[in-house]
Amino acid sequence: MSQREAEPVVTGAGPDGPSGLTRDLQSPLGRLFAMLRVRRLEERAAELYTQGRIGGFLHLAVGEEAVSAGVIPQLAEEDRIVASYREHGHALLRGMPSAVIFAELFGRVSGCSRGRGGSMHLFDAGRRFYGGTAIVAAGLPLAVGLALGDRLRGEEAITACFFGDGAVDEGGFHESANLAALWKLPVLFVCENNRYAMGTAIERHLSVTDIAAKGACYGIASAAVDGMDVDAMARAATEAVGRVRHHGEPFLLEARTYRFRAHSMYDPQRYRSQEEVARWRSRDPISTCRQRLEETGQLSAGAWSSLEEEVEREMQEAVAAAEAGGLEPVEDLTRDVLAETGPES
Ligand SMILES: Cc1ncc(C[n+]2csc(CCOP(=O)(O)OP(=O)(O)O)c2C)c(N)n1
Repeated sequence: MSQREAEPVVTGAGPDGPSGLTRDLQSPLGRLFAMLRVRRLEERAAELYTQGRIGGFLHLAVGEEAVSAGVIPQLAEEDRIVASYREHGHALLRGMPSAVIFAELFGRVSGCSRGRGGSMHLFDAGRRFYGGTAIVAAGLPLAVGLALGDRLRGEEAITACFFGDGAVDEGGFHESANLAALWKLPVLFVCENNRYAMGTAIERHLSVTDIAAKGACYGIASAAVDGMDVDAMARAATEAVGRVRHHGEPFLLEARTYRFRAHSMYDPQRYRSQEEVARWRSRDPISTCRQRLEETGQLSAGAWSSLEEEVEREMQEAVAAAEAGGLEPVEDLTRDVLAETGPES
């Protein structure tokens, strides 16, 4: 059975969903919906983790939703995505069902990686979503390789690669930028600059904190954008994706954003003040987007409640469907771990 066939099914809603609000992710309302889904999925995951129902690590992107919600809808179905370990939202917006994501977090066989990867290893080659990588900057060379493969096969696809500011310290960033530029590969590098690499502030780990400026070292066009504003993100991403597709060359987009919660679930956050967090929280991308839509008459109080209810229901159903799934049978323990060996070896 293929992974697609094994997916738990949740909600049979039409294109505009039960709330009747548009699901066109290119529209401002659709972007609000996308961010709300990501936020609620992650908040639910945090609760389940605290209850001991999810094991391993869990890195949440609460506060950073405008980045994935701004960029991913601008990609075509054939385009490829590589993300970091803070990738639940990217997987969800790429079309991975919330029930499949929860199943992976619960370690169930109906998870996208059969429950073997967990939070940091969401992966679905069928949807052209290549992780979920636990190693900082490991996704960048992978993205360059995918783009090189497309170029050699004459495919039109572009590859979007999401990574944190901490990845910019690593050799993988510089080697990938160099080769992508040298070989003119269609890679959209998206740096999710949330100002911290674990507990280290950007000023303490980068000699030059203007990440977009680093594109110039490699001859890569770049831009910095307010990563707390989903509409600004969508505009910048549309332009960046268009350039990569049209010129067949890389582009570096730096999204200036912030994570509201700890680096992972266990982090006393002694490296930043509560005032700083509160300042950024006042720019919550969901509240900002909602307010903008309300002020322009595109969202009523009732419509917002329906949207919240719809997303809440989706997450409830997803958790129930995921938890009802089985664990991988013990006989499968060595499957995909040990290679078949011939008599000569
Ligand atoms: C090569 C490597 N070095 C160190 C680590 C440990 N580590 C895990 S997360 C992290 C910080 C990365 O920060 P950033 O890239 O800014 O991403 P963010 O967590 O802010 O999303 C580090 C150093 C790792 N996973 N991989």
